[in-house]
Amino acid sequence: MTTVNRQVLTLDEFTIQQLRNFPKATGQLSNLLRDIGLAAKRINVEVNKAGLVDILGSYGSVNVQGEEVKKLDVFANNQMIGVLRHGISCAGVGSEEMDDIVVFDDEVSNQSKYVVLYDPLDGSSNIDVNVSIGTIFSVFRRVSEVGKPCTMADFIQKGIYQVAAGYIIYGSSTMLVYATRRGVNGFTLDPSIGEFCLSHPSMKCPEFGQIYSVNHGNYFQYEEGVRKYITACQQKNASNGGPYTQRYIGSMVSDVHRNLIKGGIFMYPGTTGKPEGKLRLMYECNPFAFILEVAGGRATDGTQRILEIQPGSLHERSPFFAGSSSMMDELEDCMA
Ligand code: P6P
Repeated sequence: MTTVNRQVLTLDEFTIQQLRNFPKATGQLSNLLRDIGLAAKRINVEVNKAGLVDILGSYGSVNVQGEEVKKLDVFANNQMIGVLRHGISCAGVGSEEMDDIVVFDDEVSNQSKYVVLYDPLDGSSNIDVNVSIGTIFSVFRRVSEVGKPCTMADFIQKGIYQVAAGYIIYGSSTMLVYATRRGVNGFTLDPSIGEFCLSHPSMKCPEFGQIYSVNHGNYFQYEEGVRKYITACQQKNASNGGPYTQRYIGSMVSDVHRNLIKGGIFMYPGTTGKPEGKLRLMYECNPFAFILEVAGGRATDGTQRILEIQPGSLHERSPFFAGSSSMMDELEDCMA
């Protein structure tokens, strides 16, 4: 007689347990996270067979079943919109894949109190070379009147107002990590039951780290303080235990996830050509800044907390420095 392991909570059980701690909560956030988990499972299936698409028919063509094969990031975007539109917790979405917000504007969705911003498949250029990629999401409580369609003002909010944020990493295993103000928790997909199971409770970003992540190819385009810090990372230094190890996968979800677990600093600085950097504030920088701060780390644009930045538009970019608090201190000393 096999004993059922009741120790491992599924994502649904965990979010409902959290809900029970707040009797006044409506359960909308639990439903929202379950919906995102469902989209993630569907995206995971396609990501895992991406290499096979050439056999089954390349993207943009018709596959052997006669279905049009969509680009994976378009597919991922459609999955996120699909589950959120048909759920009961989301009034509308903003996506890296779409120029404007999508207002769901139906009776039930207009009653929802949340909006979601996301990058459906970040690092999708890495798919062709089988490097881990991810989905990143950010949840805000709407500021517009519940009962009416959501508006752009619901999305253009400072990151400090996020209710939750998280990501899914499609790697050697598929993990969903999300943060609320109560903590950061990681769930690993168990394919045998098709459920995300709590595998990394109460994740904390180590205060000290030995890993720095940056694209060295842009070194001579970085400002002096950044170059000074990168050089310091390469030097033996009694106080920091250097030289550090350089790890850069070129997939933000993978690089930040590793540094969250092991300790480290991830940098995507501005350059002389692109002072605002490459990463998007609303659905790359803000979610990770929220997650890292709840986990005890820090995240800035080089001068201020990412979460304090007042956004101007949906797709604006920001320089991004984030990770272990001691390494962020070292960086700031160099940039001062
Ligand atoms: P670079 C992937 O395209 C991405 O948006 C992030 O996931 C990643 O951290 C960054 O760009 C890598 O950019 O310029 O170093 O190749």
